[in-house]
Amino acid sequence: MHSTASPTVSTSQRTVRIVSRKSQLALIQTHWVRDELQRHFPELGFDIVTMETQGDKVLDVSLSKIGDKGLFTQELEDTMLRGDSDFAVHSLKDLPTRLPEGLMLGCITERKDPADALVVHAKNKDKTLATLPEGAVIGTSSLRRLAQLRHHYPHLSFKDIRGNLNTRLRKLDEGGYDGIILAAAGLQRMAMGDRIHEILPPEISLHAVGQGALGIECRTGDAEILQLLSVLSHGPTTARCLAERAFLRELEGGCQVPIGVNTTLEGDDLILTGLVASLDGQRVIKNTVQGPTAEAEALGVELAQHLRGEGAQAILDEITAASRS
Ligand code: DPM
Repeated sequence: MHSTASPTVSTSQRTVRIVSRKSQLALIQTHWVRDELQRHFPELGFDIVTMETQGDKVLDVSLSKIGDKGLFTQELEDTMLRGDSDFAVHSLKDLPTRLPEGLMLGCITERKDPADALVVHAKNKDKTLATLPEGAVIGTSSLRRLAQLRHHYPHLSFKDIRGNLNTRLRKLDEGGYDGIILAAAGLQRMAMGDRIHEILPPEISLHAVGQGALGIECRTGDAEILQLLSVLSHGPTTARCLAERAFLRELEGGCQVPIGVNTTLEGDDLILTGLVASLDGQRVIKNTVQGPTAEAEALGVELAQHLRGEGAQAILDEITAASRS
């Protein structure tokens, strides 16, 4: 590890310290960020510091029961706040919508396909979610995926699955599940896009807030780092994700709530669809707002208020109460 540069030293003399989780996907993402920055700033040095987070360690408990406050981010944030690292690379969907005092979302990178995907066991190659037999077992630990798929495919049954992507695929291949649902983007980043059997369209599964994009977190107002990160920022993705995050923040949803979204850009407008569903898939509250992309966050807040008026809050309160009991 290199020593901390004093604030007056220009970036041209320093080594920038990036902090990352250790999982294969996290490292692929962090290496991509490092390589891009190195290409833009050949005079700088970049070190990667890896850490385990609570979310990596606690694998035997359902995600939704652990709570969601910075499960995959807190340990990384602590190093930035101590001054031991300069920025953290996250899957944006794992980054809470409220960040600790002193830290900010410094940049959002270009989004890959944000859709969910079905991966099947070899014996089900000729099946789809619609044609899998009654009682076929689908692995997911996402309440969002669970609620939406129960709604559309009541003939299927669902089983928790944890662990990193490789672990999940192994559990599938060993026969524990007929299929599992994963983010298309994660599979593609790991060069396992060929395992995607079916992409779930937004009519079936609205994706998680921020899915498919990377979020880079840094110290608030760290001008040198923000200037570096600006070369990785993607305007259209940023507008879409800020709308999605404002929607989730307004609903006070964490990372483990049955809340899904979809965004598109049309001319100067942003179109945001959002959904809150009950865990049994019986109640689905869904609506769409459209307005100027420049007011992305206000659109997110507006949509949250619509859904709340239509009964979303009652569903979220039930889930919060159940997870505490
Ligand atoms: C969050 C969820 C999941 C991850 C919940 C959700 C999926 C958990 C599960 C917030 N984080 O999506 O409703 O399926 O049991 C995660 C993945 C990626 C980032 C893996 C995945 C890769 C995709 C990306 C886990 N975090 O969703 O299959 O970078 O957006």
